[in-house]
Amino acid sequence: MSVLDLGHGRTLDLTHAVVMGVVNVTPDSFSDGGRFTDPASAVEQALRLVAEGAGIIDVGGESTRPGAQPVSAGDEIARVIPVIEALCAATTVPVSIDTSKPEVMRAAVAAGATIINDVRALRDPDALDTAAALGVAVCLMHMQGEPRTMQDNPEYIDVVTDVRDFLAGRMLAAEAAGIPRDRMLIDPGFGFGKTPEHNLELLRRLAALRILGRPILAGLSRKSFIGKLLGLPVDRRLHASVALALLAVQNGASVVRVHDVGPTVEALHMLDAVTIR
Ligand code: 7PM
Repeated sequence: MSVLDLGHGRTLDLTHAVVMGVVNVTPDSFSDGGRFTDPASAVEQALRLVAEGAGIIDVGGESTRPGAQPVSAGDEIARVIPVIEALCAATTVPVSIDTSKPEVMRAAVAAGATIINDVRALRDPDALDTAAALGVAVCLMHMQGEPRTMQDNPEYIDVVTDVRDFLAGRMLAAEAAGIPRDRMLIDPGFGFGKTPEHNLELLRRLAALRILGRPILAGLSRKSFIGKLLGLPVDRRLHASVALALLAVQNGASVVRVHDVGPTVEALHMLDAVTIR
């Protein structure tokens, strides 16, 4: 369970938790105000995250923020491909592409991406077959509803059971499409159709997802439930985000998706030092 097959003879060791650094190439991202929209500064930002210890760089060109403008595949490709190409030429750190669109998946993998990070868990038409044919790793994430409306009134019988059953179903669908289990990451999708209480319950019982037999990715960094619980704006959520990343790893996550790589790596090194193995 502690190695991810990236396809084409490549692997990623997950014996120690890996930090995935976020690079948004969008004008409407809520976390960085689109500061990294121009390709050169996005690459610079990504290389800074690598120097801080990121083990994966996640490149995204479409904001999943509720109410964000939809982006065409052509626009998304124009935003992310120059960044992925330059990044893959400059580092061996695996690059993931945050997209739901098959066209973007194909272009990103051709440019060097080795992980498809899809918040829709390959539910769009042709996404499963495309990911299977590309032969790279995938992250299957749980989301209840659609980004535009998912936070309106999320409801679950039991959030952990519901998320676990959804992910089990997507793993089966992905496997049936020809994606080997060794290439899958699973993700409960913190903040995607969840109340603050749902997010806390998922984090508390994260280890229950380990029964699915695949490494868990947790994305908690700067999320709005932190703001709701602590009354903090997005630019003041660093300390809570680091605490949440640490808790996620302690509760079974193998990958944490974060904006602030350096502080998170430092905290995880401390966790490693106290952990008996
Ligand atoms: C608005 C709402 C802007 C949500 C940005 C977001 C995850 C992800 C994102 C996650 C995986 C954010 C999110 N979150 N991919 N992409 N897991 N696998 O806070 O939790 O960055 S976008």
